[in-house]
Amino acid sequence: MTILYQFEISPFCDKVRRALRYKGWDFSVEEIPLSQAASGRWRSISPTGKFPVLEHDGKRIVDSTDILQYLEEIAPTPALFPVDPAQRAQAHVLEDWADESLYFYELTMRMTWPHNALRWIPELLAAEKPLTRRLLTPVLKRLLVKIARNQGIGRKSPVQVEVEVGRHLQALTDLLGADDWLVGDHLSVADLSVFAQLFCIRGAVEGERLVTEHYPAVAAWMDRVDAATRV
Ligand SMILES: N[C@@H](CCC(=O)N[C@@H](CS)C(=O)NCC(=O)O)C(=O)O
Repeated sequence: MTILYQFEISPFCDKVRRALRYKGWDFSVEEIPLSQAASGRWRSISPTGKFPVLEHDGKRIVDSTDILQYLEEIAPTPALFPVDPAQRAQAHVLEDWADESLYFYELTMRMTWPHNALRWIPELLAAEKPLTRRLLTPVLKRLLVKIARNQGIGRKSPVQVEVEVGRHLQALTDLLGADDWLVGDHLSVADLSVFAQLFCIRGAVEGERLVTEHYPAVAAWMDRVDAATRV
């Protein structure tokens, strides 16, 4: 039995769900109320208070990167990690770039720019009881702004953030060239990781506009990843 403990709208949880689907793995999902992630039962499931966590055959794996490596070990086909060492290294670097850099663009654009936050904060609190949701909304708004500011991207103007995201999208366009996938000739952990963050960046009005109006090759590649990993 496999259970994915998750927040539905987290890019890291999306990355894992798509990896599971790509490998044809049967799993169920347990949604964590954000307010309880760092306490009680959930704390024993994720000692860091972060999700996703995958439970499989009595083992619990925390962190999307470790989860994908675990999945590859027990279900090697279809492969998510290139065999060639240089390609494997490229996939690793792209995964880390997506998880550690792109993530803060999605967090800033989707969760702290007021018109986007209006849509997404309620989604983030969808598993909460109504009163908790009401009380938590302003607290969470402030917390997310603080996280984005502390990281640094949250201190930049929206115009500057859009310029930087545009640069990332151009780099992906150039990296793809005429290829179907970011690394090698199969979908890999690099495609899943970058896709998951960009999908969330597109949850921001400005991100969606940037991708669809200016980076058609990225949009077409995202359609390809989506088709290979959706239910
Ligand atoms: N490196 C982790 C990052 C996971 C992560 O940051 N998850 C966020 C949701 S997007 C989380 O659990 N936040 C709750 C918290 O920090 O308390 C991974 O790849 O799984």
